[in-house]
Amino acid sequence: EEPPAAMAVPQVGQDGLVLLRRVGVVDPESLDDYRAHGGYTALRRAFELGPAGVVREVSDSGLVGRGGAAFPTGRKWQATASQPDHPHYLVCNADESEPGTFKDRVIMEGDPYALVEAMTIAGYATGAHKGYLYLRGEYPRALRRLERAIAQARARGFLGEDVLGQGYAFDIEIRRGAGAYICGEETALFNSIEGYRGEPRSKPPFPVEKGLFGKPTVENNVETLVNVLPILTMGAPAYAAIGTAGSTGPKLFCVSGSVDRPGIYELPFGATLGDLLTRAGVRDRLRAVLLGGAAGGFVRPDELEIPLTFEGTREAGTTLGSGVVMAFDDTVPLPRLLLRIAEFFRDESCGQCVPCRVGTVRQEEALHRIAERTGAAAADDIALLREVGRAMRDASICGLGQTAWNAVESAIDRLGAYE
Ligand code: L3W
Ligand code: SF4
Repeated sequence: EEPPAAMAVPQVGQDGLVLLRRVGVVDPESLDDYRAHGGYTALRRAFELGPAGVVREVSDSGLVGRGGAAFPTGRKWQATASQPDHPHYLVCNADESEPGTFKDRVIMEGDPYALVEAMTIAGYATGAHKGYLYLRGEYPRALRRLERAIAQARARGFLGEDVLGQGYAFDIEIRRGAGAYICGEETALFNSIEGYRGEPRSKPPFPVEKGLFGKPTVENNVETLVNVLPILTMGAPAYAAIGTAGSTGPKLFCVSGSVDRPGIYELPFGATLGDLLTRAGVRDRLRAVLLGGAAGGFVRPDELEIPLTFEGTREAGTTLGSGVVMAFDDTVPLPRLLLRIAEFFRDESCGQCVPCRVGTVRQEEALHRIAERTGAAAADDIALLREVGRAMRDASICGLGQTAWNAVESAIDRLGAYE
């Protein structure tokens, strides 16, 4: 059975919206309607600028990746474009699986042509003629709409052998995930596309040099890619003027939990956590806020002044991640919540490396013991959690193991979860 459509809650007034401006307005199944709402002006601009010009605009915009790691997009595109080895590939990471994250779904369901156009621009800029769109398997509505958008774009010359008569060939193939969180890690995702087990590869070499099928690959999150449209239509300086100096542009935040109006909020970087939670109708008796999802960290209700920027959250000793904001009031039992997070990582660990395969099990066991003592922790279990957490962070191959202890650590140190 298909789940209900994800909610977008535009908050800066329809006119001020950049990323969500067409969501809920445009007919997501009509290429003509997309064009009537400004669609494909960015691709035309890209052809005027040429590939190097597009990379320059993206670099000048200050855009960084929206999947959680905030790596400069222009640098990634430049590195791929300059590789002598061919072919180059583009991969869109639409395997949106971080608990509490549903922003990419809103874009893909509500404005699918935007992603098709943005992928075409990214392919053009980085010298790729084939783009893979790796879609979370549990997003059937997004799949239907993207399939339709790709077919229509192909039939009308917006994809194919000669895009818009500009002599550039580009096409997109959708691959569906099968429910594994780890396949959102970029190199596990490549393995999955190639038909192997979804296990991360060691980096370096980075995908810009050796990615999909061992070839230079640019891999970007859905939200990262759709930011390229306003960068080209408004120009890099105007785009860079949105947000803060360290975090430019608009950002989608996924708000859920103990709030009256959960959903996706688009705000320029720089609003505070408190601003966002007030808009979402935060309930009384707030106990904790989880930033960045299961891989992120908890903050206290007296820390709502934290600016929602990459630099602001870093300075505050936490993370913005992919934009997850989960609020918990004091009716939510923290030991149970932490146990749920630990179960998630134990379940989703691919098992390839010892620190994560064993560490996620040991972490869950210790949290079980603590929960059974109705939340009171023995000092030796806390010491064990710290030791295991450090080993996972320092010695795991990929981000899953490296971040599997973040939430538990922040609950102990910031929230005093077991005191
Ligand atoms: C070229 C270099 N490229 C790094 C590239 C690298 C990758 C990107 C970031 O994600 C985050 C974590 C959580 N030359 C490069 C280079 N790159 N150095 O930059 O790389 P990295 O390794 O910092 O991070 P990552 O492994 O890609 C880790 C978040 O992901 N996370 C979950 C996210 C979930 C979603 C979702 O469901 N939508 O986003 C879990 O850990 O926040 O910060 O492309 O190749 N020298
Ligand atoms: Fe697999 Fe975990 Fe190792 Fe990543 S850290 S490669 S998920 S076992």
